[in-house]
Amino acid sequence: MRLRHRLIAALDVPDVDRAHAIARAVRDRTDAIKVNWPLILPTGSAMIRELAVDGYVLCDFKLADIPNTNRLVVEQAIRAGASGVICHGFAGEDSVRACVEAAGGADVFVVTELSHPGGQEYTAKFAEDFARLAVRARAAGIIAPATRPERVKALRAIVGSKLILAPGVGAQGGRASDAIAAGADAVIVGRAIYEAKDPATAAREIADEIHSVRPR
Ligand code: OMP
Repeated sequence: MRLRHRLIAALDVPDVDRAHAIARAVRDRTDAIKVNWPLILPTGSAMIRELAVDGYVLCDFKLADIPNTNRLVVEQAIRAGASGVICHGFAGEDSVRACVEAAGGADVFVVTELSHPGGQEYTAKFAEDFARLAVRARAAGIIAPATRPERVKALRAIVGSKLILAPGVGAQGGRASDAIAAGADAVIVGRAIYEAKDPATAAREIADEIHSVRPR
């Protein structure tokens, strides 16, 4: 993943036309478009294929299955045009390794500690283990909570130069500049962009905020 803006748009928009319009509007302010079930269930893998024409598509399927099933899903995502996938660490090292192998040269990101309050109930207790697992399995990086920048900082100490993508900015209360200052390489932003009256302006403002703490 090439990071110029340090911003990834989460396109959790179930309407195909609106999703395309927002993707077009924010493409030149973002490094990737992240897709998840709200968009892929109604549109299918065709949506991945269409979005991939214009750049990096990150498939956030939060894979947490046995290795064989993870492998089969990652193969389909990559075949459709994804450049990266997100998996969970809690399914175990063999399941994460299956994702990395099936991805070939594409990126795999491992969720460490989920950004919402419930993420502290269980995932936080094992976040450091998941980060170490990501390093061992040669994942491209991890997902860490922008809502808790101090956790981003702690996880950075474990993953070294691996990428850290941080969701939880805006609607969940995190600030992009705080996450980047704590050591995230990029933030993932959904509602603060796609629910904005003008998504392009919203994306530009977040990118500007990021560059105020980490110039290009
Ligand atoms: P907003 O809260 O609307 O900005 O969306 C955040 C996006 O990041 C959604 O697509 C979530 O599924 C995703 N996400 C989190 O919010 N928290 C996490 O801990 C992990 C993810 C993720 O893996 O992308």
